[in-house]
Amino acid sequence: MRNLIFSVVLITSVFAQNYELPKLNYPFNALEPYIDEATMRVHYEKHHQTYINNLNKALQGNENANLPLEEILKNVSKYSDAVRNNGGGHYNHTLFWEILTPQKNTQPSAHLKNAVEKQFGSLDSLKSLINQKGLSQFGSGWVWLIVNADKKLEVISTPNQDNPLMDVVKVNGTPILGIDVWEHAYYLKYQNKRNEYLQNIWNVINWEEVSRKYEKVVPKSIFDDWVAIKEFHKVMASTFHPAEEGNLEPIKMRSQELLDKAKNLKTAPIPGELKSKVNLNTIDKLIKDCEKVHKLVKSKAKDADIINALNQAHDTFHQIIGECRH
Ligand code: MN3
Repeated sequence: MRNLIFSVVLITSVFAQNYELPKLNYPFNALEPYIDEATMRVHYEKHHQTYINNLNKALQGNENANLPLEEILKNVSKYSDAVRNNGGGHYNHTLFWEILTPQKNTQPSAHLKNAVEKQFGSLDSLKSLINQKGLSQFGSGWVWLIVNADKKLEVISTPNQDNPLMDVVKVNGTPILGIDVWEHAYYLKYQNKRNEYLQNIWNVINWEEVSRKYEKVVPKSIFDDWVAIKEFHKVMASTFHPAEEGNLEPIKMRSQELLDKAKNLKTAPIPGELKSKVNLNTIDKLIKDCEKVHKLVKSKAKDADIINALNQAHDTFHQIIGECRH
């Protein structure tokens, strides 16, 4: 009997997931003067640790205790309030430490910056929108920059330790930046001046990490950096698709241009990270394919022959795109 009890205890403790404080990548005083050492120390060692202790307690004996935390949060309505509050508390603070840095002047990646400018006009207007939302969150909570279901950026706030992953909040998405607006995050230094805390926190936001999180959800397309393939693609798309539908006018008008854009792939620079992936023989093949299309057009060949040749060029183009993705 004793052995049996012992093994049951052993098995549950082997299988029960035990959350622990994640490592902090900078000392407590590293974010001075914007976030003070005392606040960092209490926030991390006491507040965050308490969420973790209570989360471990709240999940004890739960059959889903070993699911990844994100999965638990996505279905948090099926769990106790203790899991909601402390699971959120652990997740939110882990993300918060990651998106802060003592490094000065980190910048969003070109990919994130484009999306920000497209949707909010500028990085500054995004910041003031976030500050505005953070200020108007009544009581304790968080303000978030998320990627929503349409892969668009969106600014939302949530009360308490709720977050955008949870099935209990209005707008869901993947958080890529979160700012703690609980008083415990700023009171020692800023007292009631949440506004000043929000203004200052931008000095220690880690835009490189925010960009990494963004690009995990919205991967960069090869078209973003490789201008020559973007230009080739434009001509290919507006000649090939009409041809598929029986309209050969566009290719007959633009076969020279298609060939020029193909040749340009060879002479224009290929961005660094793609250089090793793209097989130059495939580009040579694409040039030959486009030469053939152009010759057929010039010699007024039969439509069927032009379509066949254009099909071949289109296949070769996709081979190049495929190489880029591997
Ligand atoms: Mn906090």
